[in-house]
Amino acid sequence: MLFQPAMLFGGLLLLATMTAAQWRGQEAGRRRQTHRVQHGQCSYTFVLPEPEPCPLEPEAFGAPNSLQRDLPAAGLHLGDWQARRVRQLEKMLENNTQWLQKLERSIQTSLRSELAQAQQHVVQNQTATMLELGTNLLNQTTAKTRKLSDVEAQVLNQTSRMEIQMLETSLSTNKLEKQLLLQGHELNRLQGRNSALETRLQALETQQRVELASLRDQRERLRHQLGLQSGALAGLERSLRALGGNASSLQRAQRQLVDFVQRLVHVAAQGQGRASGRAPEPVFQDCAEIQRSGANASGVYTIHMANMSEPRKVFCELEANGGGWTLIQRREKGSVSFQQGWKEYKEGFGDPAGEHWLGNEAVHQLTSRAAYSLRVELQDWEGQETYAQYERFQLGSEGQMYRLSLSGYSGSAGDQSSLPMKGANFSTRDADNDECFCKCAQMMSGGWWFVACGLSNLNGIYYPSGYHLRKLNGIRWHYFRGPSYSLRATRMMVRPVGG
Ligand SMILES: *[C@@H]1O[C@H](CO)[C@@H](O)[C@H](O)[C@H]1NC(C)=O
Ligand SMILES: *[C@@H]1O[C@H](CO)[C@@H](O)[C@H](O)[C@H]1NC(C)=O
Ligand SMILES: *[C@@H]1O[C@H](CO)[C@@H](O)[C@H](O)[C@H]1NC(C)=O
Ligand SMILES: *[C@@H]1O[C@H](CO)[C@@H](O)[C@H](O)[C@H]1NC(C)=O
Ligand SMILES: *[C@@H]1O[C@H](CO)[C@@H](O)[C@H](O)[C@H]1NC(C)=O
Ligand SMILES: *[C@@H]1O[C@H](CO)[C@@H](O)[C@H](O)[C@H]1NC(C)=O
Ligand SMILES: *[C@@H]1O[C@H](CO)[C@@H](O)[C@H](O)[C@H]1NC(C)=O
Ligand SMILES: *[C@@H]1O[C@H](CO)[C@@H](O)[C@H](O)[C@H]1NC(C)=O
Ligand SMILES: [Ca+2]
Repeated sequence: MLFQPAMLFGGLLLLATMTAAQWRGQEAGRRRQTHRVQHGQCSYTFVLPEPEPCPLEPEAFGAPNSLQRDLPAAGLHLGDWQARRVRQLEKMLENNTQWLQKLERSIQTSLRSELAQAQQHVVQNQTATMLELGTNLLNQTTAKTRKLSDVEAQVLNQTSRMEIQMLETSLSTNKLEKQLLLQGHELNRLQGRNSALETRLQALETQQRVELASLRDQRERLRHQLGLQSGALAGLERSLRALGGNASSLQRAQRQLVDFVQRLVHVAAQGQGRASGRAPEPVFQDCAEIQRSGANASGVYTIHMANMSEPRKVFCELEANGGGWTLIQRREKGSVSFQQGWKEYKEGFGDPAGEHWLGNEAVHQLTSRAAYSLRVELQDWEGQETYAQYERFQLGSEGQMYRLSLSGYSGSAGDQSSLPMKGANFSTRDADNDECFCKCAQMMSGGWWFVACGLSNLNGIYYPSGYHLRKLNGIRWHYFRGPSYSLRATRMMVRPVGG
C-alpha cells in the first residue's frame, strides 16, 4: 500500500523518458533505426521504423496530414521546419520532464513524511507492545521469584525443623541406647538368678517325681481296695434287690390275703345276711352293673374286672344318656400330662375323678368280656357340645398293639367318623405302630390310634383358650372343628351293648 505511489511515480517517469527517447530516436532515425534507453540499472533497446518523409505546412503545425499532403510544398523549407519542430518538441519535452521532476519531488517529499510518520507509529506501537510484554514478563518473573523465594523459605523452614527433629531423635536414641545397656545388665543379672532358680526347680522336680511315684503306688493300692469294695457293694445291691423283690412279692401276697379275708368277710356277711335278712354287697364288673344295682349318682366307683387281679376305681356316668357309662378318658383343664409312654398308656394314669386315661389293658379286658359301645363327647371353646357314638367298640390285646375295632358310627360331631373305622394300632412316642414313615405320636403328641396320622387325637397337648388355634398337636377331632383346632373338653366312655 505504502509503495503504490512510488510505483506509480516510477511508471510515469519511465513513460516520460520513453516518449522523450522516441522523439530523440526519430530524430536520430535518419542515421540509425535502433535506440537505446537507460533507466536505473536497466537498459531498453527500441527498434523504430524509418519515418516517411512527408511535406508539412510551415505555418500551421497543428494542421492535418492530408491537407499537408495535398498542398504543394517547397522542398527548400522542409529541413528548417523539421528542425524547428524538433526543437519545439524538445522544449515541450523538457517542460514535461521538469514538471514530472517537480511532481516526483513533491511526491517524494510527501511520501517520505508519510512513511516516516508510519514508521514512527509502528515503532512506537511496537515499542509500547514490547514494553507491555516486558513489564508483563517482569511481573511474571517477579511473581515467580517471589514464589520461589517462598518455597525456598518453606524448604529451609522444613529442613531446619527436620534438623531439630533429627537432633531430638538422636538425643532420644542416645537415651534409649543407655536404657538398653542398663536393661542388658539387668537381664544378665536376671539370667544369673534364673539359672539358680532352674537348678532349684530341677531339684524340686526330682523330689516331686519321687513323691508322684509313691502317690501312684498308693493310688493303685486304693484302686484295688475300691474294686474290692465295689464288688462287695454289688453283692450288697444284689442282695438288697432280692430283698426288694421278696418285699413286693410279700406285698402282693399280703394284698391277696387281704382280698381273701375281705371275700371271707363278705361271705360271712352274706351268711349273716341270709341269717339276719340283710342284702348282700355285690362285686361289679363295670358301671352298668353298678347302675343296675340301684345307684343313680355319677361319680367314682370301684369295679373288679375279670382277669385283673386288683380292683379299679372308675368314674361312672350314671345320669346322662341313659347312664351306665364307664369313663375311659377325660380332658377338661390340662392338669394331667398326656405325653406318656407305652407303659403308662397300658396301665393308665391320672385321677378318675378328674383328667385320666383308664388304661389300654383295662379297656381291652372290659371290651373283650362282652360287646361294648363307645361314646365320645366333645366341647369347644365357644361352648358348643357334640358327640360321636359307635355301636361296637373293641380293643385288641397288647400283642395286637391294642388294635381298635369300630362299627356303627352316629352322632353330631360330623357326618363321618374322625376315628378310623377300618381300625388302627395304638402308638405312643416310644412305640411307632402307625402307617406313616414318620412317627405320628412324636409329631402329634400323646398316645392314640394314629394312621398316617389320622383325623383325630384326643390325647394331644392341652392348649388353653387363646392358644387353641392352628395347633396340629392339640386335642383334635377333624369333623367337629377342623384339623388344627384344639378342643376344650373331651370324655370317652363305654357301655355294654343293650344294657
Ligand atoms: C511550460 O509549461 C507551462 C505550464 O505547463 C507553460 O506555462 C510554459 O509556457 C511552458 N513553457 C514552454 C517553453 O513551453
Ligand atoms: C498497534 O498495533 C496493533 C496490532 O499490532 C493495533 O491493533 C493497534 O491499534 C496499534 N496501536 C496503535 C496506537 O496504532
Ligand atoms: C503487575 O502485577 C500487579 C499485581 O501483581 C498488578 O497490579 C499490575 O497491574 C501488573 N502490571 C502489569 C503491567 O501487568
Ligand atoms: C516455620 O513455619 C511455621 C509456620 O508454617 C512458623 O510458625 C515457624 O516459625 C517457622 N520456623 C522457622 C524456623 O522459620
Ligand atoms: C426271698 O428270701 C428267701 C430267704 O428269706 C430266699 O431264700 C429267696 O431266694 C428270696 N427270694 C428271692 C426271689 O430272692
Ligand atoms: C336316686 O336314688 C335315691 C335313693 O337311693 C333316690 O332318693 C333319688 O330320688 C334318686 N334320684 C334320681 C334322680 O333317680
Ligand atoms: C381271662 O383269663 C382267662 C383264663 O384265666 C382266659 O381264658 C381269657 O382269655 C382271659 N381274657 C382276656 C381278655 O385276657
Ligand atoms: C397292627 O398290629 C398287628 C399286630 O402286631 C400287625 O399284624 C398289623 O400289621 C399292624 N397293623 C399296622 C397297620 O401296622
Ligand atoms: Ca411310623
